[in-house]
Amino acid sequence: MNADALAAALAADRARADARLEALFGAREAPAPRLEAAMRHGVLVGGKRLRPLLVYAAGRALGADDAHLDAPAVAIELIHAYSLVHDDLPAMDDDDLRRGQPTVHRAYDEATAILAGDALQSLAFEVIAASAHPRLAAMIVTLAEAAGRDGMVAGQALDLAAVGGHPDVEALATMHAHKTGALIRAAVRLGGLAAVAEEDPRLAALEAYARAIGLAFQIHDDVLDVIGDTATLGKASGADAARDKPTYPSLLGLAGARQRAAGLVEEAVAALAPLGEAGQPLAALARYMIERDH
Ligand code: GRG
Repeated sequence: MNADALAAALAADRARADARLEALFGAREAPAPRLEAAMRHGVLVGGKRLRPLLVYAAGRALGADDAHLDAPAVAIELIHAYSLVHDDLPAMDDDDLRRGQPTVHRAYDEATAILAGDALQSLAFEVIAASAHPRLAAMIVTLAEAAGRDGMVAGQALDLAAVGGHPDVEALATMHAHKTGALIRAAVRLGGLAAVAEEDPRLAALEAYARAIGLAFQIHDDVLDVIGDTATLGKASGADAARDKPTYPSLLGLAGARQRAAGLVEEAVAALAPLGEAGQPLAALARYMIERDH
């Protein structure tokens, strides 16, 4: 897939995900309008929609219908949005800006941001549970495990515990495999489950792919943070270093971190071999993840 075709395909899927997310906040009489507005802010103000893009690409690679991919795409983005709203809170990262705009607790207030995150998480499970897919139970378990104590929340806890400490590269990888990797793996698996049964060996190929891009994504994010790209607006440049959090560039050097990310993308692409031609869009997405400038 050439760069123009990829850009067009990504834009179309992003628009598809945006429309489905927007529809959740359309014509309805919300019992708590301020909560609703805060939720909307947390989801709809900016965001690259990487996780929905992965759901669509992974699902199609195994032959899923687009109609079966919308619910998992939306659900995973809602979990992601909730995590960012909570991550920005004073008790966590205490950020004023996200995606170049005031964070939810800044635009509203702290209690409303906590509640908005809570309600975004429930909404994710409502959306996926209402989708009536034959492998719905496996999808819900995938989402719950990735979000909770064995996944993202565990990663956040490890991250908080690491502040001021000196974890090595392995400990850093474990933390990220949970904090950001778990949702990325879940996005890819949800797409796969929309297409094939749990025993299908192609799901294992997708899992290997997702593991590698999850880490590559995080390393690239650390690299962007260091080079202070304009698109990291929304968090202070070098914010992790400023809080004495270890990063890949601080442990491997900038060139070493870039090299590690590129090696992981190669690993991810190699893992797609069993999918043949159908894996090409996923391969392109893997490359995009470490070429993106935000
Ligand atoms: C509070 C339970 C809880 C979890 C928070 C994922 C997470 C755990 C926090 C995110 C904090 C952070 C900056 C992590 C680094 C990974 C990263 C760049 C996340 C942002 O994901 P993108 O780039 O964001 O996909 P957009 O804005 O494009 O949606």
